[in-house]
Amino acid sequence: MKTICLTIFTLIATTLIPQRPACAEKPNVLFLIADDLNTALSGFGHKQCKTPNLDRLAQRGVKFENMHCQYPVCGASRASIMSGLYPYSNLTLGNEGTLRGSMPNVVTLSQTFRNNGYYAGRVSKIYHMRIPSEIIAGTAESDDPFSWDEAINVKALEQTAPGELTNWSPKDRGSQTFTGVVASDGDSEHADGMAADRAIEILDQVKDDPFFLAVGFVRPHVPLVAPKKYFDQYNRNAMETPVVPENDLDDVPGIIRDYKRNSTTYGVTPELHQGLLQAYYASVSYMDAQVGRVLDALEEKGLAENTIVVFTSDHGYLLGHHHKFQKQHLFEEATRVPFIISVPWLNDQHGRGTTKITELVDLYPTLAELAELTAPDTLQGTSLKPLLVDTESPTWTKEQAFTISRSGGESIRTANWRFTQWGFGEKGLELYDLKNDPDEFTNQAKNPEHASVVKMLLAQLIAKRDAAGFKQNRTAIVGKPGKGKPKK
Ligand SMILES: [Ca+2]
Repeated sequence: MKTICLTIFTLIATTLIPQRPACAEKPNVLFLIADDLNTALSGFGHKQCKTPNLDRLAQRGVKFENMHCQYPVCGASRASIMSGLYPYSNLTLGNEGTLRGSMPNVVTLSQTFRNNGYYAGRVSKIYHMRIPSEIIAGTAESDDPFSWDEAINVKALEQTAPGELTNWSPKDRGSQTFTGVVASDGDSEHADGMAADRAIEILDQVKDDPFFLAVGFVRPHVPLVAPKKYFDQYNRNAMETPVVPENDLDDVPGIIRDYKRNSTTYGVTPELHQGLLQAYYASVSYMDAQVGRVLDALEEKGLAENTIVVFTSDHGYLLGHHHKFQKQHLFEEATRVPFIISVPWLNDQHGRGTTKITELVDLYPTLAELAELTAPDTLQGTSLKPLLVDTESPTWTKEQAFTISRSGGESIRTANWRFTQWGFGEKGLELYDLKNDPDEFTNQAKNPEHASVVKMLLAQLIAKRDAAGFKQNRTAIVGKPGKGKPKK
């Protein structure tokens, strides 16, 4: 029966209106998510970082080149992905608390699959997990037990692993310090290799039943631990640091100007900066290799043809862009994430990319539709399926991606503009003309020539944030911790 189905499936998959054959088994889902990974993927046009396995996945799927997170910090972004709700609705507005704590009756993405007879499993970091302390302890304190039949934590040495330890910032910033290890042992001695090993074991155990397997990779979150062979792929002295005008931050609102700024917070010298980039890219390539091992296992076990594979990151990451580092910013490098979906039977657009505006909150309704499951009618995203069938689909009408951050920061990203306000509109505005200034160097918010654009985008931002739950939950949102003056 399986052979006949696969034959019919192959025939149908080559027609113009691809669909799964009625006799096919329920499709599986393999959800892969990296941590603090920006779009430094060779397949997304990055000139130095090498990600051959993710590039291979992109060739077997569709690449979303304008995908934005809803909150550029681990806990809030992941809660948004798993709930299918904007942070203003699920009230997980940072790394504090849990999704279930805010919404006791939420039906999460994997829970919807569970409720429909699927096995749902988690390996390593899916909901918020403090890195490296929870990897060292082997815990997942913010996990949601309702989401899984089985949850596996990995336990690794992180920065105390054997090898050459370096710190690329002279300042100690606790868990966010730019520490890394050129590790002297192998892939499976570290967190992401362990996660791949456990994921491959689970695939073997559950291959005969429909599954939703979520696998979290913790690199390239610091500490940047990777076996030496991945560091050896990059010549430290050839690493290209971002080119940023000296005065770039002069026109940024004061409330956010010095936040995570190199000169005030990190003290990364040009030489350390190159070392940091080498370590970040080495960690990305190490993570990429573990993705490759899981994808290979999927093929070897005969599961590839009936498994939807998703790869993304929880948010982007600044690596010296705008003279700043890390996350919680509302610049492009922090909001934009790599995103690939491979749906074997929707193969007409495989290898293509789409620049349509999309949001991570769109993932939940997408997977529900692809698996033909009924999702909660409260979901706030839109199924991406039209873009999997046609990357230029005229039926895709989303015009703004909405991202919030601390200090009352709210940003919309449209095809041509980024518009951001701080302090819920009381602490300054930013406007970037992405067609002429894609690096967001010149804040045009006070330029009289763009007054009508500011007015238009402000109206769009207010409408978008109210639809996202701000109006309804205003008191709870404004009173949440992390909304005060940002720490430097
Ligand atoms: Ca600027």
